[in-house]
Amino acid sequence: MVLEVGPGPDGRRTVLRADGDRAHPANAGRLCAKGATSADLLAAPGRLTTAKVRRERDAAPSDLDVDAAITETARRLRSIVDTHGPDAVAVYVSGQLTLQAQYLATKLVKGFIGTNQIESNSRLCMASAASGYKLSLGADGPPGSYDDFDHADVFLVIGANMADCHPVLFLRLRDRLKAGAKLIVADPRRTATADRADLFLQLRPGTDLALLNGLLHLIVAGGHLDEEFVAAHTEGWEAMPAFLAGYPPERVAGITGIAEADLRRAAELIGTARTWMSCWTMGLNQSTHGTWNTNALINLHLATGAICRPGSGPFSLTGQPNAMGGREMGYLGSGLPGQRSVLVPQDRAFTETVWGLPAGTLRAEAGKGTVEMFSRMAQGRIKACWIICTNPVASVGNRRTVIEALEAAELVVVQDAFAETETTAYADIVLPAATWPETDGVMVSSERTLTRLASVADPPGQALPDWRLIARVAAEMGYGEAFTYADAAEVFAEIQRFANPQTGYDLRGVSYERLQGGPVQWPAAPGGDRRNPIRYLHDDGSGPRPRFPTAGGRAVFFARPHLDAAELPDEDYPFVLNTGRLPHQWHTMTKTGKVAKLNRLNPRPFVEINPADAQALAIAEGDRVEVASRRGRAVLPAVVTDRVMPGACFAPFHFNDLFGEYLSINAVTSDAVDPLSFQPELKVCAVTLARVPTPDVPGPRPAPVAAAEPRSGA
Ligand SMILES: Nc1nc2c(c(=O)[nH]1)N[C@H]1C(S)=C(S)[C@@H](COP(=O)(O)OP(=O)(O)OC[C@H]3O[C@@H](n4cnc5c(=O)[nH]c(N)nc54)[C@H](O)[C@@H]3O)O[C@H]1N2
Ligand SMILES: Nc1nc2c(c(=O)[nH]1)N[C@H]1C(S)=C(S)[C@@H](COP(=O)(O)OP(=O)(O)OC[C@H]3O[C@@H](n4cnc5c(=O)[nH]c(N)nc54)[C@H](O)[C@@H]3O)O[C@H]1N2
Ligand SMILES: [Mo]
Repeated sequence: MVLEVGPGPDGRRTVLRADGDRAHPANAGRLCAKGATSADLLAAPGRLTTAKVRRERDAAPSDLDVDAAITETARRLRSIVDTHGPDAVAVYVSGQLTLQAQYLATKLVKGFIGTNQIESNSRLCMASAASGYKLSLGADGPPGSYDDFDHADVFLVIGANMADCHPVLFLRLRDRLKAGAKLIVADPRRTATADRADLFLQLRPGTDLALLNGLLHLIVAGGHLDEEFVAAHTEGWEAMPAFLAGYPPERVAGITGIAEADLRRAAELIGTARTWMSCWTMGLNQSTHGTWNTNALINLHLATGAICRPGSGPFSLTGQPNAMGGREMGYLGSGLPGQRSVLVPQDRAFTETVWGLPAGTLRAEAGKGTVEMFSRMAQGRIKACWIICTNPVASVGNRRTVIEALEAAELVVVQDAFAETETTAYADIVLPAATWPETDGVMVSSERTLTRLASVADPPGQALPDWRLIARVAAEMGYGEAFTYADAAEVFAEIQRFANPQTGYDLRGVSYERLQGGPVQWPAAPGGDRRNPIRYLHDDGSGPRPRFPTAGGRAVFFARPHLDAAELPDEDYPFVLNTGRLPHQWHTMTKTGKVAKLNRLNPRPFVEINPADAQALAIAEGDRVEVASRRGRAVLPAVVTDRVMPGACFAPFHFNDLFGEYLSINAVTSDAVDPLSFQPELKVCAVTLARVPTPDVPGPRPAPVAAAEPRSGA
């Protein structure tokens, strides 16, 4: 973005206007409505200008000087570690932090406190894509880049609503459709993305493995297997023919609900395409078999040789601005900085050397996910929690566990930019953070491109950049030698040392100075190009050929059988609830909920119900409907629409406690997790639907509540 900066009403440098940056390779100057209203957001009230402290759990919080709050946070964390050991502390971070902040949080928790209990909202987001990539290709991150959108002849968009959630990239995709490319969309809900599809596969929720295996069955039967590529660059194919025999189109149509003719057409489009790419997001990841979904999708690319060449490849779209950065900085699961792992002895040794730690310091076991972390806290095994740049009381599935955990913890520190969130309501100490235009730092996009944010605006009051708050708490905990940095550039220089030849994570050509002149995409060799769109290509003299960072240098086929979702509808809970996003709101609305222009576009919560079900349940448009699962309930106004199939319903997850009672859909959703990625299921949950009579006595009507006027805390 290009930001116009000037003095604001209170005299500090503030953002007056935000425009797209025509020179940036990610968007070529295009912005969505949320980006275009950045200045409105930054001028909105509700920012934290001091720290806050709550001396008793029932008391109202009072202001505290930020220096005193840092000291108190460090002292109390130190004392809990000294009394109960390192595993009594957990840190919960975010894909919306800069690389510097993600890196320092990982360094503090895994390196210095000495526990692997760091979790992040990425666990709710792309943990499955990361673990799927690692298994199939040997390392995380996409093999291709956004440039592929300009060269693909066929797109398979599966479990992603790009029109609403990646609107700028979707415009680029649509430019390619205008040039003749074809779009296949697989989604149980007829989304705005599906409206643009040449072929829409409206599958039953959670049946993607059957669909993907069925497509591969037909591609092979149609003679479109790229035998040369399979022989030269992959392993594991020998098990596939017998496995795929179990997925004939009749059976796949029965499981997925997709017509056989449509399955055949999709397989023909993919099988005969010169180039094709797939885009996926939460519809595949937020599943108890999310990792398998990624593997089955990559199988299609390997079988057709559609990978590591322009216009082709499996492309996991990341959600948050720096979600990819978190994966690279090692906060996820077994990670260590630079796509390393605590499970690999050489990686631990390398990291110990850079961090100046005695050999054998780093723990060799990995965290088991957000849900497990909050469960352990609710049981009293974790005593302190430091939450940075995420709002788990609103965003974690079956959130009751989170609330119980924060109530049980001895110390809850929340570091946020805004004073009132569903989670700050549970904090003992609140630390005030600067937002991205007020921070110097680096972020990495879905396609491995690093962009530097220069701090152009002044943070309000005493707010400080997240990396600075983390470094200062770490220093006061007694780790000053390892956490004293003059500036963000110095932290980045340390990150650069984590370049990793094993995975191609090459940052050697990405200095801070170079980033000042514009973005750089890794793998970036010293002195090389700024754009490096295709990864995994090696030239041994006979031209570039793919070599994957697996043990044998080959990508791996995995036979992943169809599995039912964790919770299917039954007599007691007969409907499937799907949750997701609206185009003009951002997650838990601490930002977009303050922008009038955006609230006019997506003003209120709702639940979509198919007309046939609405009729059977005597529900009319606008009626208040109770959505209830085995775990909890929400009450939302009905939208009657055939965008959802009979037996299914959809609710956005944006609206939470600050906007009214019984609005949180995560009071209802599941917390079952994928056993490989520990990512929770947020798309398939069994519920009942029932009309709630509107009380005729005037009273606190929970919905609809105008989004622009948040009510006070939870
Ligand atoms: N406007 C807006 N944009 C955003 C965000 C935001 O909050 N608001 N958040 C960002 C973030 S962090 C993320 S992770 C991305 C998420 O981007 P998306 O993943 O595109 O968004 P969602 O709405 O969560 O869900 C995607 C789709 O999955 C479908 N789905 C549900 N169940 C299934 C299934 O079983 N199979 C298949 N194939 N599909 C299924 C849903 O119907 C939905 O259309 O968006 C990013 N962009
Ligand atoms: N039911 C359901 N639940 C979901 C999902 C779903 O599809 N369905 N999607 C999941 C996914 S993919 C995601 S990514 C999560 C997102 O869930 P969250 O991460 O909880 O959502 P946000 O609202 O983005 O929370 C960011 C928090 O950071 C604060 N903040 C903003 N900028 C800064 C900053 O610079 N520094 C600091 N310290 N704080 C800042 C904001 O005020 C806000 O409180 O939700 C997940 N939950
Ligand atoms: Mo996300």
